[in-house]
Amino acid sequence: MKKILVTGAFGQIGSELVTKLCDLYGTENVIATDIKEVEHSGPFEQLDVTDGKRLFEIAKKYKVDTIMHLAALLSATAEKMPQKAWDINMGGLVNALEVAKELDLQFFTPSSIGAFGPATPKDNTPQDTIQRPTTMYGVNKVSGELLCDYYYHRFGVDTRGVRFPGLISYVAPPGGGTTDYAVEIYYEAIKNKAYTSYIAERTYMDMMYMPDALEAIVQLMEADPSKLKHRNAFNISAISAAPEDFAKSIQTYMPEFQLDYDVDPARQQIADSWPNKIDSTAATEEWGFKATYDLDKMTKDMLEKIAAKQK
Ligand code: AKB
Repeated sequence: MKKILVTGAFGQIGSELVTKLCDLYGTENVIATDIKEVEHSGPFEQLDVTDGKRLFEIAKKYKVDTIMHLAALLSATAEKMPQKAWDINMGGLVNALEVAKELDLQFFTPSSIGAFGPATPKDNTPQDTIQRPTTMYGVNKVSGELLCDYYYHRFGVDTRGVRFPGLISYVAPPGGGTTDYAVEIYYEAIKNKAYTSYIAERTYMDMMYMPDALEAIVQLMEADPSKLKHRNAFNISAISAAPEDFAKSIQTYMPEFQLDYDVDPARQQIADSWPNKIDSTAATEEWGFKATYDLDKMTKDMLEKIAAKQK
């Protein structure tokens, strides 16, 4: 039986991952930690991930065997405060890896499509390719990928990870990302039947519905290690879409929906530096990754779930 410590447990991914892990492994076996104090039915500890000593103490206290390190600043926020992003994204990661090394824990942390940059091939972006990102978030993500590989090769820590695309969910909102528009568009569709996109027309980025993202984490962590040629930073994607594709998909269920644009240059610049569509073949071959939601199936579910929430 697993015993898992999750950092950033009440962020966009953590909020749903904790529920899934509790269902799979039992509530008492999932230790949620977050910088904010939140009502939670299972074990919870308040934690700032830049405090490595406290992270170590919590991991030891609960005798965990796995860390899922999610606490991080997203791309747009990181660009506004690069120094703080370095401290949290890199400081937190090194602390979590050190704890995994000292206590011999399995380790998961997500990288992102943000680990790519303008020199990366934009279409069918290969698993192993040029990575020269031009954002602080991207610099953090590439460094994180390398650091996780380093802890595996140098110290034998069982590190695993994926490069997440923009994640879409109706449970917890993302905060400070470049792909957040793809969540906002659904909320605004239900509320106002209209959305003004801060990302320009024809800007393609990879996206994925949260249930597929959560399943990918569990599948990778349970994968047979002898099958993993890569360990960290597996490309995974389900959907490559631009704002007008989301609008078209929403219009199939809500014909009156209107999309217009008011482009935010800062976030547009980040989006322009990222791929259009990454290639997930390595993840499929090495541990069976397969997304189950395409754009229309996701749109249907998002609209239904948000409408039900707002009743
Ligand atoms: C962001 O937009 O910063 C994140 C990501 C793709 O890593 N959603």
